Amino acid sequence: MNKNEMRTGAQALVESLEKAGAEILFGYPGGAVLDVFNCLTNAKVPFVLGRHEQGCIHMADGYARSTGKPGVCLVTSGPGATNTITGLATANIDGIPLVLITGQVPLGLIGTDAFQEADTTGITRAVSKHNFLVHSADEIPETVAQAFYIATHGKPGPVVIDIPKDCQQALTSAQYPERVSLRAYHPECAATTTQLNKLAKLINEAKRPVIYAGGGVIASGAAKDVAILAHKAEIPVATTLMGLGAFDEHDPLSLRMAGMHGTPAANWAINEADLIIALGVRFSDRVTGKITKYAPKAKIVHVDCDPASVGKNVDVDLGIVADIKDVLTTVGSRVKQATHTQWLETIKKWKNSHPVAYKQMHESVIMPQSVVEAIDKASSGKAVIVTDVGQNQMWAAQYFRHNIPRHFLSSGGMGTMGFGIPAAIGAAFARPDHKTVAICGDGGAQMTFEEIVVAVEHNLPVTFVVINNGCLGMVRQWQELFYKKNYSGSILTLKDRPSNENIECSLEYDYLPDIIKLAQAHGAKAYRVIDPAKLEATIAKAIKSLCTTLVEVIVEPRANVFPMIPAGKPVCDMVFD
Ligand SMILES: Cc1ncc(C[n+]2csc(CCOP(=O)(O)OP(=O)(O)O)c2C)c(N)n1
Ligand SMILES: [Mg+2]
Repeated sequence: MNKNEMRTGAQALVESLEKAGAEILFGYPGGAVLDVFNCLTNAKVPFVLGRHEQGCIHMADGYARSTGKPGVCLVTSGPGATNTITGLATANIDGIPLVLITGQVPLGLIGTDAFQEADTTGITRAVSKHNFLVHSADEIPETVAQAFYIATHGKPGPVVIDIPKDCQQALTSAQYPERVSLRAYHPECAATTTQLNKLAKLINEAKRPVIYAGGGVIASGAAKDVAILAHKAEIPVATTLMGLGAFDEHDPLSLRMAGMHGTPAANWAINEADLIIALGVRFSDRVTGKITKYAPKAKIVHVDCDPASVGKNVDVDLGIVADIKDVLTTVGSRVKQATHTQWLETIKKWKNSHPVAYKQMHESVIMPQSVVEAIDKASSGKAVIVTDVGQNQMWAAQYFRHNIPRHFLSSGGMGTMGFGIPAAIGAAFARPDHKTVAICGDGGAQMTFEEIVVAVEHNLPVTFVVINNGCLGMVRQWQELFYKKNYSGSILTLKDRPSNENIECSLEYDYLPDIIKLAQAHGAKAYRVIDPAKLEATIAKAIKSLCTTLVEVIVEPRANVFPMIPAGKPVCDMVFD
């Protein structure tokens, strides 16, 4: 061992992160990672201090979703690590590559209920793709290389590296490996010639085909290939929530989003199709509805790089475990140029008879859907849209015409409220070339509002739009439709409370908290819009702004997300208002 090459495990970690290609670190310090923080001041990779570990990991996630590169997060042991669990689960179910480094108590104290000790590998096992507990400083460079490899190969996902404090302090000469070799993990996969021929034959014979594209298309970088196949064989394209941006929604072949709040055209097309070409989807229950009645007339082809996903939720006629881009580029020449005039005519009729639309409920009250339309208009459809969860998320999916991969970032599988604000900050760090707009509800915004200071601190021109309906809108909607209007625990304003007169507070209006004052206290420019006539101009002003802005839009609280296929019901039970 050459003495000159010795450095601490913490230094080796930072050096390894740089070698692995980390461009930015999001995190929060504490006793068990102070040795690593001690090295960050001289590191090439910049560090961003969040305000809560959940915020930090969602920032890393937003960075990863908007670039396709792994996001990196660094937190301390115990509560630092446990605060990241929601973020890990969010990334895990959506297949987002992350590397989370957690400090751990020294090796000798593990299992003694030491201060800030948590069984991080145990706790994170179910919500990460893989996790490591490091046992010596010598393991650090190789472990970092393996973590980045696992996070990004096969179906992407979050990987945790738990590093005891003494391993950070010990000296090591171990070097970052030139190649990663993992004996037990070989996710490389490819379609066989027989599979490709079968796929081409099914496409060539189909009369009513539908391409059904999910987040896997975006992860595989296959959006262009989907468009080429769709145009060559004239196949309409529906997407999942995670697949928004994988196909240009301005394209006449676009059916837009399928599923519970998808377009009637997308859901009816899937219902009537004779072939579903499912690319990088999980067939989530939010999309299939009643699984036994899903796509009843169709043969289903399922292409995904994750062998565990193919055939998991629906029986498929042809399952192909392979990279989607590879499959589409090789199958392309075997697919014949085709037209499906009658099928497209039918779809056009559905689109015309049942467009995604809303009614103005009161002339002086802003409809929440119009907020999303204003964002689309002001950004010419080019903004990176990051959503929170709830009605705001569904309106963001429905009323923005998605057209660019990695420009719609949303917690799909986990439906994590509190995701929007920090993920937008992560995306804004990653994509300074594009405007980032976060679309949040008043409930979700309050879950991670504290992170707005990070945007201000780094002068990020993010626009946070809070659609304020004074309630946990999606919960209120379900209570209205399925629980006899028993609005239990879902009202956030003072206005609609029976005991309103008993509440003493200093607010000038009914909405609690005053989001404008809150945003200003965090250093952001803030605008409140109540008048429908001022909506577009205010949104445009905020989106043009070069500093961190927040627009709070007071909207019609009774607005619901339609169309809707009630949970577990078939497509024919779709309700429109
Ligand atoms: C962390 C978390 N807790 C609870 C829920 C359940 N949930 C889903 S939507 C929703 C309401 C969201 O309210 P708000 O943020 O105001 O958005 P809106 O639906 O009003 O647009 C709730 C509570 C969730 N998805 N995530
Ligand atoms: Mg709300």
